[in-house]
Amino acid sequence: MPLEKMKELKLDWDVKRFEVGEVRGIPLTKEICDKWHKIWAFQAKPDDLLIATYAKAGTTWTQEIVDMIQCDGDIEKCKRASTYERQPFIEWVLHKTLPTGLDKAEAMPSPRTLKTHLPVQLVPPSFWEQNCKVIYVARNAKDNLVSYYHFHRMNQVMPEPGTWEEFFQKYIDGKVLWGSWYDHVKGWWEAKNKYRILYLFYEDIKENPRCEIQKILHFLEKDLEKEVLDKIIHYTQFEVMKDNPMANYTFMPQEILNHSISPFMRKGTVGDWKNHFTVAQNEKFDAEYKKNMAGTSLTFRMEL
Ligand code: PPS
Repeated sequence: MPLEKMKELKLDWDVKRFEVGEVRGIPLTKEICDKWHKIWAFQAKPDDLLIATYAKAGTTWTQEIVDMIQCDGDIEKCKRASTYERQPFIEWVLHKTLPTGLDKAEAMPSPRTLKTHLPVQLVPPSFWEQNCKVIYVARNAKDNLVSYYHFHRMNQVMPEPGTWEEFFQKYIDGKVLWGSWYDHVKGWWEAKNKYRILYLFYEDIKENPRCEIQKILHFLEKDLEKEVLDKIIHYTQFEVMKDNPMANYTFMPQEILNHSISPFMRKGTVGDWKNHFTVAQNEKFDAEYKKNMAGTSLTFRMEL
């Protein structure tokens, strides 16, 4: 049963914050760790498209853009189900009463579009064996941190974030779910030299959605009329997606996502970190950043 229907049933959700385990040194929920052998053995198909991101880097936004492209801009078709149902989140195990991401992916007819937050070394090897296309989206570390902090506050199954100061340190140390932001973005950056990966940046999509959506079109070998592209740009902008009940995560039970603490579609901007970082935190972050990003050609914009 789709999640949006489950919500209507008003079940008595036994909601607890996830405990954290590890797979090859990467913090993941205990539920993911318990199912790891199955996740690793997932059988990708050549026409699968994988949308990969570090959590809070613009996954949902990219999912909506891709679905709109695949539906030739048909907004009603895109509203056939929630983001969560349309593009299974392969490693995710939300609740014992619900099908897992793997269950959903396996039940889905091809061509499938799937979501993951896994660092590149943990992506099931069949994706590479089948030469699948992957769209990776990266967001600057500071805004990504702020978004992740608020998500931990509103998502009642994420590990307890602690105070802003505590979460800030955990993020720098890579002690958050899916591990270090640095290793994630750098790992995928390297991998793009080897596999069919389109590497995009949140900041670029924000600044020039037309140009970035055209890159996706090209990557997917699709061609759309200008009017259709205009429509996609319109429907995937933050203000419109925020009010789309099939994309704004209000389809989840509020025992899990409590939008009154902080909405899932929170701000959708570049540079909000300036409203959160103290001067001392910024200095500390910059020093860590310099150390961790030394030797990579990968660069980010922290403001537009
Ligand atoms: S998740 O839970 O990891 O899948 O979250 P994810 O979708 O990656 O990230 C959520 C952040 O993306 C913002 N968002 C958008 N920004 C700009 N435009 C659009 N259309 C859009 N849709 C979602 C969302 O608001 C979260 O960022 P913050 O900074 O918290 O607002």
